[in-house]
Amino acid sequence: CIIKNEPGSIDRLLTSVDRALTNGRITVLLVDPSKDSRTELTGILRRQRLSVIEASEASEAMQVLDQGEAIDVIVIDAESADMEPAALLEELRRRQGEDSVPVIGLCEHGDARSAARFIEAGGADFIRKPFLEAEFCGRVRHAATLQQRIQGLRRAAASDYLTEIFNRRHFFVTGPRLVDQCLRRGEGTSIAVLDIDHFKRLNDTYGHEIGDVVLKHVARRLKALVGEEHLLARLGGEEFGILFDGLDVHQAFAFCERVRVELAKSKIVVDDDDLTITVSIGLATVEAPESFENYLHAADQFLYMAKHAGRNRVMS
Ligand code: GH3
Ligand code: MG
Ligand code: MG
Ligand code: MG
Repeated sequence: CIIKNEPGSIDRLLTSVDRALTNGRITVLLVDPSKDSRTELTGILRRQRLSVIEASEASEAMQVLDQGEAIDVIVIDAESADMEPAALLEELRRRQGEDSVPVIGLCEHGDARSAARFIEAGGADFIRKPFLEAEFCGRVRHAATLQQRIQGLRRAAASDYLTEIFNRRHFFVTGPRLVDQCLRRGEGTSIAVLDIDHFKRLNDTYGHEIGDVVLKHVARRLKALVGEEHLLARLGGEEFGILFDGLDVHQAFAFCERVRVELAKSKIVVDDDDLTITVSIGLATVEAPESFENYLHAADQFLYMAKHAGRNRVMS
């Protein structure tokens, strides 16, 4: 491949190579009020192919996190930062809960006690200057890698292996919180349980593998229709749950109706065949605090009614 010598083309090539090397790698959020110190630390980290985002104040760091930047580890100057390290750690836990990004403290003058205090407050690691670059980067990389692995396990624990949407466990962990939030805002919410009609027949006719293809297709379509706003999960077998956030009864019903029609219209290409399926949906409204299981049970009963009324319909 020949690269034309356009002005700036080599630069562009280098930055894209650089990006490819750091992408999917480690991103460090560096919090330090001193510009000189930031420049020095950033240089060290970048030489080790770590991406760095700089912040001069804790509030700026919080903004970076709020913007949804994927940060794997925070490195903070524990002596000169504008926020007490313990307070920062506390604030992080308050905002991010179990998902808190690990924080590594740095100091120049502190004694062993400042390290102990930092670790006790929930810090991941503490490094005193002067340090060897290799040790510093090694510790940063170690904390970041551990965090990435934990996040990977979290994702795996929340997702359904076949369809790659959320699983039942995630639905039952997150669902009650979402319902609480809706009720506290003075809004009701609703839960839909969707079940593919005569799925056993489809399995028996085409085989289990084609059945799996259909499940993946339905999950993909559902995800596209439901989006990120509401909570969607595979509850088990050929059954899916949707928890609606911020829709009233009529809106939720209309939404389910649209989902039903879209799924019935959608063709599933299998070998030379175009398969179609229909679904039945039970929709229950939540107006007063009750157990999450009860909401689901109510939706299940409506689903049962939809099946008995002839399938391919929404009942609420
Ligand atoms: P209904 O319209 O009343 O819902 O009938 P149905 O046949 O869809 O319901 P039934 O509960 O009798 O059968 C569900 C079938 O779903 C039985 C089971 O073999 C199949 N199934 C459950 N999990 C999976 C899976 O992961 N893959 C495949 N291919 N089939 C599955
Ligand atoms: Mg079924
Ligand atoms: Mg059934
Ligand atoms: Mg079923």
